[in-house]
Parts: sequence; C-alpha cells; structure tokens
Amino acid sequence: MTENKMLRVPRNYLLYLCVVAVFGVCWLWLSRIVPRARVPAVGTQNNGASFERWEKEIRNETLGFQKILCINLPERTDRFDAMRLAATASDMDLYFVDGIRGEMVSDRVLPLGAEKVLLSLGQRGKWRAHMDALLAVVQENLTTALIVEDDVDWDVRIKSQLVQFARGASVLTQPLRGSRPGFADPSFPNPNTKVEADSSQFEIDMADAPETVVPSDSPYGDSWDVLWLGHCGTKFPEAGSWPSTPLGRAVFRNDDTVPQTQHLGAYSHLAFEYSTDELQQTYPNHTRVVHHAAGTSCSLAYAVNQRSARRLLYELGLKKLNAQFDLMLSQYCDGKDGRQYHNCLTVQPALIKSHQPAGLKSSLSDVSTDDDDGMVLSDPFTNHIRVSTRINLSRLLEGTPTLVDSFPDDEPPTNFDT
Ligand SMILES: *[C@@H]1O[C@H](CO)[C@@H](O)[C@H](O)[C@H]1NC(C)=O
Ligand SMILES: *[C@@H]1O[C@H](CO)[C@@H](O)[C@H](O)[C@H]1NC(C)=O
Ligand SMILES: *[C@@H]1O[C@H](CO)[C@@H](O)[C@H](O)[C@H]1NC(C)=O
Ligand SMILES: CC(=O)N[C@H]1CO[C@H](CO)[C@@H](O)[C@@H]1O
Repeated sequence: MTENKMLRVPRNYLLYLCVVAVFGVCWLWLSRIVPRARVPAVGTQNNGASFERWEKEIRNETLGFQKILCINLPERTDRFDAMRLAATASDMDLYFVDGIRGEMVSDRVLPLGAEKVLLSLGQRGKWRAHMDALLAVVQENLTTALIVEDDVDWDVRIKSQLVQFARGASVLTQPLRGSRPGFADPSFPNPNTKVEADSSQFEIDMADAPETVVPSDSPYGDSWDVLWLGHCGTKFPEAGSWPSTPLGRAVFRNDDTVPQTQHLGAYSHLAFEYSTDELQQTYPNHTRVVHHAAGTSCSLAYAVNQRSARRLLYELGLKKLNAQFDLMLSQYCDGKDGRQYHNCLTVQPALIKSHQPAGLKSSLSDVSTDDDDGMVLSDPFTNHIRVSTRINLSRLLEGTPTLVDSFPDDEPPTNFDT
C-alpha cells in the first residue's frame, strides 16, 4: 500500500507539471503574438521614446522640425505679411530667409554646367535663395528644418495631417518591431528585392499597419533625407522607371481632409501643376498616400536634416547645376541625371500647396511673368486644400467658428478657371 502510494504521487505530480508546462508555453506564446497583432503602432514604448512624445512635438510651433525657414524676397512685403499672419493663425513659428533677385546672381558664382542651362532670372534667384536656406541649416547646425516658399497655404488641420504623415513615414522606413526582422515594405531599403508579380505587398493599409520601432532622431523617422510635403505633383514609383526607389505605399483611407476625386484635377492656370490621375483612378474617395518621391516638381515645402542639407548644398550649390532648383532636388531624390539616390518621402495629395490670392495674376509668381500680365483672379484659390488657412485667414483671426471648405463632398468640381 505505502509503496503504491509512494509510486503514484510522483506520477501525478509529473502529469501536473506537464500540464502546467504546456499551459505556460501556450500562455507565453499567446502573450507574445496577440498583443503584437492588436496594439496599434501609435503610443508604444521603445527605448524611452514613444510616439506620443513625438506627436506632441509634431504639434509644436515648428511642426516637429527644429526650425521652419521661409524664403521671402524682401520687396514682397505682401507675401511676408500674409505668411506671418497665416503662421500666427496656425500657431506656427517662421524664420524668414531673404530671397535673392536673379540679377544679383552673376555667372561667376554658378556651378559647373550652368552655362548649358538657360535659367530665367527668376530661376537663378530661386536657386540662390534655396542655397542660402540650406546654408542657414548648415551654419546654425540645425538637426532638421522645413524650408517653405512664401506663397504657400495649408489646411487648418495641418498638425494632425503631419502626425498621420509621420506614422506613414515610420511604417515605410523604420524597422519592424518584435521578432520579425526587416521592414514592412519588402522593397525597402534594398529595392533589388522588388517582386514585380504582386504589387499588393507594397501597399500598407494604415488601418491595420504593423508596429515599427519608434524613431529616435526625428518624429518622422531616422533615415530620411528629404520630406517633400509641398509639391505641384509627384508619381508613384514603379520598378522599371525608378530602379533605386522603394515601392512602399502607406495608404490612409477615410481621411476627410482629402477632397473627393472630382476635385483633384489640375487647373490650366497652374503652369507646373500636374495631375493626380493615378491617385484618382487607383484609390477611393478620401484616400491619402505617403510614399517615396518619384519625379516630384516644385519646391514649395520640403524638410531636410543636417546631413542632407550639407549634401544638397554640395550637390546643387557647388558640384553641378544642370536644371532649375526643384528639378535638381528631384534628381537628388530619384538618383537620376548623374546624381545618387536619396531617401525622400512625399505624400499625395500634397499637404502644402501654392496659394493664389485674388487680384492680378502677375502677382502670383516671381519666376514666370510672361503671359499672366493684366489677368485678374476674382477668387483666392488653393488647389487640393479643403479648409485653407489663407482663404479663411480673416475668419481665423476673428475667431469665427465656421470655416469654409473649398471642396465640399458630393459637389461637382469647382471651376476655378473662369
Ligand atoms: C519642436 O519639436 C522639434 C522636434 O523634436 C524640436 O527640435 C523643436 O525644437 C521643437 N520646437 C519648439 C518651438 O519647441
Ligand atoms: C551640431 O549639433 C550636433 C547635435 O545636434 C552636435 O553633436 C555637434 O557637436 C554640433 N556641432 C557643432 C559644430 O556645434
Ligand atoms: C467620389 O465621390 C463623388 C461624389 O459623391 C463620386 O461622384 C465619385 O464617383 C467618387 N469617386 C470614387 C472613386 O468613388
Ligand atoms: C472660400 C471662402 O468663402 N472663404 C472665406 C474664408 O473667410 C473669409 C473671411 O470671412 C471670407 O472672406 C472668405 O470668403
């Protein structure tokens, strides 16, 4: 009897141990898998850095950059005043950099190649002004800066749009968290791994995005060179034409700050504006996509960091001048025309666009003046920006609660050409 009992106890005990061990393993496994799948990317802890902290900084007066530099020709006091007020209305802090008239830029200071490029006076001035802005970033040793031109506009909700942009940028360029190695975009950082057969693997639906490591250097990620937030148009890269550019797209659906597709056209009086056809045809209404820049035009607003400011100053200021400034910036991003590829992120529709005040059309630009003279624009206009800061400026300054949506849902496209 006693012998039996003594034999049976350890056997039960072993069984009990087995059951506990199996439960334990299951529990460990579940606790590793389940939270990783369910916890949203926003707000997770990582090495003391959290996305909440970054989100707070994106909403600060300099939009999560160390400074915002605004290029303004001193004689364009109209634009200086308007930008100053619009920034105040958005609780933003601008630091002005003097623009340069083309006449002031002599042939002697232009880099190699300039003799073959016919830059207009306006384009010469623009080139020098952007070089000066980049120089300021280098001289002041700024970690990051957003450089904007002085005729731009943005939605009154720009800060939450930038929080969204930062999430997209992180998903595209920050490593995945947990034990899964690599990146959410299989073509980043090495686009040689592009698998052309199945393009869906480059689409990341941000409603169900994997968790990525919270950036440590900037709210927008640790590996970007340029964030091209304001442009006249950009393309979704494809493997054939953009061999160095990763294909990932961070897709935000149901973003009601995006105008419906019937409003996303390009307007004939906007010389450099190009169409968003691909966005319109590929995605449903109210979709915004963060992706790698490809063939981007107009340098309305772009962020740089210390490293990229130095490289840009060297590349476009000293080494070679072979086009107008924004096209060279695009070459720098795309790795084309003898320049190396760099990691540039952008967004469609753009978050910052050029604003056209009511009045003489020739006041629109310092760059092209030829055919606009004498034409009057009766209403102020900013393409693709729904609740425009510039258009609603006096309401914002008066504190009027209702603001005007320039592109209401379910309405036919506004005809701004008349
Ligand atoms: C805003 O946040 C950025 C990024 O952390 C920081 O560099 C900058 O100094 C902040 N700006 C202000 C005005 O606090
Ligand atoms: C520039 O800033 C970085 C970090 O922000 C710092 O480590 C470096 O010493 C600074 N360089 C100079 C010359 O001040
Ligand atoms: C977007 O909404 C408008 C107006 O309701 C509609 O005419 C259009 O077909 C929609 N576009 C898409 C891509 O669903
Ligand atoms: C489009 C539009 O109507 N915008 C308005 C924004 O607010 C100002 C000031 O009240 C109006 O003059 C604009 O018409």
